[in-house]
Amino acid sequence: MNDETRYILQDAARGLDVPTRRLFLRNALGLGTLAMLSGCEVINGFGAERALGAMSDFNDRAQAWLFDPNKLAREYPESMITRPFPFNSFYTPNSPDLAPIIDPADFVLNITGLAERREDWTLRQLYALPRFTQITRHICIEGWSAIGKWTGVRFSDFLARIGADRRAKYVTFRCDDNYTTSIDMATALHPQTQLCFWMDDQILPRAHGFPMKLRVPTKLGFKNPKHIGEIEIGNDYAGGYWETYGYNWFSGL
Ligand SMILES: Nc1nc2c(c(=O)[nH]1)N[C@H]1C(S)=C(S)[C@@H](COP(=O)(O)O)O[C@H]1N2
Ligand SMILES: [Mo]
Repeated sequence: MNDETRYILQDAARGLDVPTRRLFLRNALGLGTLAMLSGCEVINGFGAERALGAMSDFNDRAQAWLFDPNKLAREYPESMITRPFPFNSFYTPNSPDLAPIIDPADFVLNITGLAERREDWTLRQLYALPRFTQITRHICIEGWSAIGKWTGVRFSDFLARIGADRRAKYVTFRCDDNYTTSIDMATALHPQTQLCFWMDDQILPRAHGFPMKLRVPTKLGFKNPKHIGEIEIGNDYAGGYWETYGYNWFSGL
């Protein structure tokens, strides 16, 4: 991203007064959106409310501890894919043209922290990794959801390739639009957690995270970082952009 693009993004974020304008939705929608992660399509259903009322009492650590690595997010048929897929970002909910412009030839992914092999990855190397496809529902805490098809490498396989320390607590993502988020290691190793380079059989579009995003169908949308430029393995809690404004860090099943 060049300086001009960065400036435009930062300016756009300032202009939106992001925390005050958007956070009022948090309490109203947080529990309902979490209900959808478990495959519950009726977000205001009594059962979901009751179950999640209990769940909301747990702190992040308890949620991470309760995480069931064998529980899978629901997958969907091709006929249910949402087209066009909605765009969202921390700098604006409706200007995909402000997404960072990344030159595929220059791009490298940095690996930092507790990994044996911390070499940079070029896109050519990343595209050569074994891949799989899954159709899952992306659920945004702001109250919308959409079904998408993503293709990429199983993240646990990628972590094995870089010799990541699987006993580390966190995987942190730093993105080329200055967004950050972090996830627990159990979720990083979950079989549906995927480092994606393709969406709906196309190269991941710029608005949706070119050159790569982490798809985490067991977590809410804001835990799915786009435009990833650095992956760090570590034990220091690193939070993330929305997390600093009070969104629940775990935000998942
Ligand atoms: N780098 C980056 N990743 C991000 C965001 C962002 O602003 N920047 N927004 C998050 C949120 S809140 C959502 S809902 C999804 C939106 O992804 P989409 O544009 O493909 O729908 O990306 C998530 N990952
Ligand atoms: Mo979101």
